[in-house]
Amino acid sequence: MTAPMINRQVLTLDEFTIRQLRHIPHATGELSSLLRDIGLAAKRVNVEVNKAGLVDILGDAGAVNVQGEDVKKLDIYANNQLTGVLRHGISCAGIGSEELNDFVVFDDEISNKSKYVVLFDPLDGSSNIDVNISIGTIFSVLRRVSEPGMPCNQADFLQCGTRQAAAGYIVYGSSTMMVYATRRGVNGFTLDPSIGEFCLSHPNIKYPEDGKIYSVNHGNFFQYSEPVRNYILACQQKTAANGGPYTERYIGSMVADVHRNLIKGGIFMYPGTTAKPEGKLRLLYECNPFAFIAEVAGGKATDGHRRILDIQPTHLHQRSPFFTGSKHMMEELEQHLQP
Ligand code: AHM
Repeated sequence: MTAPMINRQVLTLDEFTIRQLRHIPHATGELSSLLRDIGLAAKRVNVEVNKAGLVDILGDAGAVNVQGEDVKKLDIYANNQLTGVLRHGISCAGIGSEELNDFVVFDDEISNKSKYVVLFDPLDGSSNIDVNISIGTIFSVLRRVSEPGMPCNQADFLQCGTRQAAAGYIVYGSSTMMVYATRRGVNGFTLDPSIGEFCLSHPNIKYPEDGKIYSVNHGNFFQYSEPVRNYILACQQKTAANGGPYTERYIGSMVADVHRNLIKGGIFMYPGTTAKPEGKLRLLYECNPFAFIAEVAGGKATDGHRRILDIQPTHLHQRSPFFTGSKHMMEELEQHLQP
């Protein structure tokens, strides 16, 4: 019997991040190490997400988070895993989490020397856990501005998205994937459960310049501004003659919605509504990381008027309207939204 062929072309996340170091003079490996820490937390979260229907980890934890939403037990688990790996790693001086009121300063000898702080939404789309729909983790890595050797502080967290050194997400779907961007590119890794490793499956991801998918919550249609409504109507009126017909796809789980559009081409929108002019999504945990990934991949991201990455945050949990996707679809949207 001949032994099965092993495909040595497939790089694991660890192998890939180490290889990337070779291209960067004077690299310390801190960012690579941080990304591998996040990959480890993701694997632990994945195990629990996969058995959510089986064990008593499913359901409300009986608490309400700082956004006033019910906290699921898995949210807490994911939050603790991410905080734990980053606290014990060598690259992170502190974290901000959608689940926590305030940022956390690690304040120990190694952490104070670290270059980065990390902001994350540990389990986005968690209202979908109960119904077995894809959910995700989103993270943003900022180069700190405070003095090295000292504990990090609020200024490190309240930086524009342009200051991100990396950003990414994990989608717990039909397979589990980690996608992350640095300025060098966007790469996707699929978890091979047989060896417990993220393996490079989607190298150098680029947003298709055109797409046919638009993703928006139609239930809010009459609460959107007139220009946004007009753009949605234009999407519905597309024909083969002008790039259509379009398809509407909205899971209600941002990581899954944006991941699909990144691969297939499309536009994702969470506009402000009359009830919530700033929309629902958080600038630091959701909009900034996806805007960074979009731009590195050749797509765009705005709040309807400004580039997301240029917005100066004023508080940790601030929200923003959010539009992101394929370049040409975003340009058509921008024409509708021009004052
Ligand atoms: P969550 O963190 O409470 O799950 O909320 C975030 C999610 C996003 O993943 C998704 O895009 C959005 O909420 C959907 O909101 P809506 O149901 O209002 O369309």
